Amino acid sequence: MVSVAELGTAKKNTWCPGCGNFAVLQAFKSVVSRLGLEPWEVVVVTGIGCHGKIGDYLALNSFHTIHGRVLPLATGIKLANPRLTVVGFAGDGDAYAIGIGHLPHAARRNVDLTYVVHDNKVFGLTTGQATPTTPLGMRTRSTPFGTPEEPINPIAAVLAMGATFVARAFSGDLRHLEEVLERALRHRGFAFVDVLQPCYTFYDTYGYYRERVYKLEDDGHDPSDWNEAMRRAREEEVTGGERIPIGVFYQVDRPTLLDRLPHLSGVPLVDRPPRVDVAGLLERFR
Ligand SMILES: Cc1ncc(C[n+]2csc(CCOP(=O)(O)OP(=O)(O)O)c2C)c(N)n1
Ligand code: SF4
Ligand SMILES: [Mg+2]
Repeated sequence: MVSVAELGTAKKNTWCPGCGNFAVLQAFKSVVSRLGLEPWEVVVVTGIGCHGKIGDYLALNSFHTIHGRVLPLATGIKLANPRLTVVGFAGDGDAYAIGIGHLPHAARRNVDLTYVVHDNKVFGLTTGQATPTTPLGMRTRSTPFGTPEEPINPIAAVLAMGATFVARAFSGDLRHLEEVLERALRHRGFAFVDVLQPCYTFYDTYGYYRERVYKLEDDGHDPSDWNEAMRRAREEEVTGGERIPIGVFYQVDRPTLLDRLPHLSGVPLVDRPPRVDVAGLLERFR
């Protein structure tokens, strides 16, 4: 079993002190260790943004893809080698702006992977512009008079897309974040986790969330009830932001994409001839 310390790297961490990304990194390392996964059994796919640096800080296989394309990469990896545990990390800009076209398809296909969105409500790396989850009226670098656009509700949207696991966590509650991530990684199918991840530099929301979040599991929520999950997903809007549920909204068993592709069952694609040696190709990018 790999330890949390062994999952770290010597790379200099360039996240701002206080960034909510540290908690996501720490929680993920804990869960990989706790689940007894070996580093070579896990592949991480990251988008472009502050969140995307998470791959640099993990001593396991990672693919830093282009902006918004975490899901196609992660899907391809899982289909080619189903033995791998595949986890995608995206930003709210990455996942809900440029990359949103991929989300309904990953959800309805029920690709067996975990998709973690670092939802800090801003384009962090490019210094705090508005994203699709930025609250209405918020002044940002790109909206000096306040954003005139309604934010999307990722939990309600992904529930409507047919995802089999839909959850939200908060970077300010590390233990709970670990629990949610562990349940997501254990889920067989598309596991979606929206993490309320404060951007300490451009949108510090720690205090705001601390006063408002409550845990679904402490409130008698039944995660098998889709209608109730949708009602809870809208609770933040309905209460004017007073109550924000975190935890697992919905979970159900359904065949995965691979279950429905019989020609891909049996010998994984990576083990079928012709075997291609990519060592030379990789050498060119060193
Ligand atoms: C195709 C493309 N468009 C735009 C950019 C510029 N860009 C780099 S990071 C970023 C924003 C990232 O925001 P988000 O996904 O929310 O991640 P965060 O930095 O907040 O973690 C943008 C727009 C890019 N790299 N590639
Ligand atoms: S800009 Fe925001 S999201 Fe990016 S590292 Fe700094 S605090 Fe974190
Ligand atoms: Mg962001």
